[in-house]
Amino acid sequence: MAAAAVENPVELTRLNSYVGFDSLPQQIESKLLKRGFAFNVIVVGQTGLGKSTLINTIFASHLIDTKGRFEPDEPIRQTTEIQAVSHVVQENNVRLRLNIVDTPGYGDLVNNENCWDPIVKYIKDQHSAYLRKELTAMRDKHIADTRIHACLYFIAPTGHTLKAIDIVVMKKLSEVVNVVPVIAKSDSLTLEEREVFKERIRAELAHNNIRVYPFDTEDHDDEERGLNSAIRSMMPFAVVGSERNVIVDGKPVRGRKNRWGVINVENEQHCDFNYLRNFLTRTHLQDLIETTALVHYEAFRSKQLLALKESSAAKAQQAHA
Ligand SMILES: Nc1nc2c(ncn2[C@@H]2O[C@H](COP(=O)(O)OP(=O)(O)OP(=O)(O)O)[C@@H](O)[C@H]2O)c(=O)[nH]1
Ligand SMILES: [Mg+2]
Repeated sequence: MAAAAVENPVELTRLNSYVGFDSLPQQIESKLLKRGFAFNVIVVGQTGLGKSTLINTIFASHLIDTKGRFEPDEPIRQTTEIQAVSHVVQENNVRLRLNIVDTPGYGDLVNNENCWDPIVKYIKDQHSAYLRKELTAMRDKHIADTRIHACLYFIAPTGHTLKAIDIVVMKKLSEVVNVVPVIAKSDSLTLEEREVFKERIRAELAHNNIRVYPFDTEDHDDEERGLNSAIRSMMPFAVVGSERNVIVDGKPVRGRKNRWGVINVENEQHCDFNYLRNFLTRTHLQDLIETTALVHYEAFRSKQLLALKESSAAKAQQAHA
């Protein structure tokens, strides 16, 4: 055997020596870190449920600088057009561009038919822009991703059942995006009422066959499935938003102060805001991005390409005739 090795020293070096491809994960990681990540969320729901306020609260909980907490420049007003708010948030050496798309609330018109159309169109437009970039001959090495990774759907804290409009809109949305339902302004419900309401909403979603996020796909392992089912059992997250800081234990936190006390938005005893934030920007960030690409975008892409193929086949047939 030794003789053979001497005869072919090049072969031996290639097999035994240290090549260094075990550093591949670090190389990919450092490349990804340099580029940073983009995470796009949209908020949807009836008017006045606190969508704009919650966006502000999410940013405030991420953007704590030396001067204290991030404060809005202007008070929050009724939203009249679809608009994106964007900030770069950083944790250790990971930079995340968090884009949250605010939408005007609906539900205050007599006829709310098709009120979801502009929102569904906005989501599809992002898919279509991505597809166009992907299909150009000189496509960019890295395509900027504006596809919506999560849709926070705001449910009114009635404590009863979902409204007919919620069922229709969530059904439409769940066909194009990852829908994460939340109970808005949950400070108006007692803890017991929240639990009963949550359970009822889960039953109604199941009854109406609405597939909300997270759902299991064949790519998920047992651990991920376990985590998903734990999340599903506490959904929808009962949230509270606030655009003001209140002082709790000498520190400014986002909260709501009333005559009987203070609700600290980031206290898990008070509401599920922390769970929602961790779910979105920590535990399920990568999966939300992946599911968007592999499930929602893929469905859009194959439908579009199929339509394209059919229309060019029809044109070719016409030319022949
Ligand atoms: N009690 C309570 N009030 C809230 C909460 N979040 C927001 N509000 C208040 O509700 C009102 C409406 O909040 P917005 O954030 O403008 O609601 P919106 O859903 O963006 O409304 P549109 O833009 O019309 O769709 C404001 O007065 C907020 O201070 C909450 O969690 N609890
Ligand atoms: Mg608003």
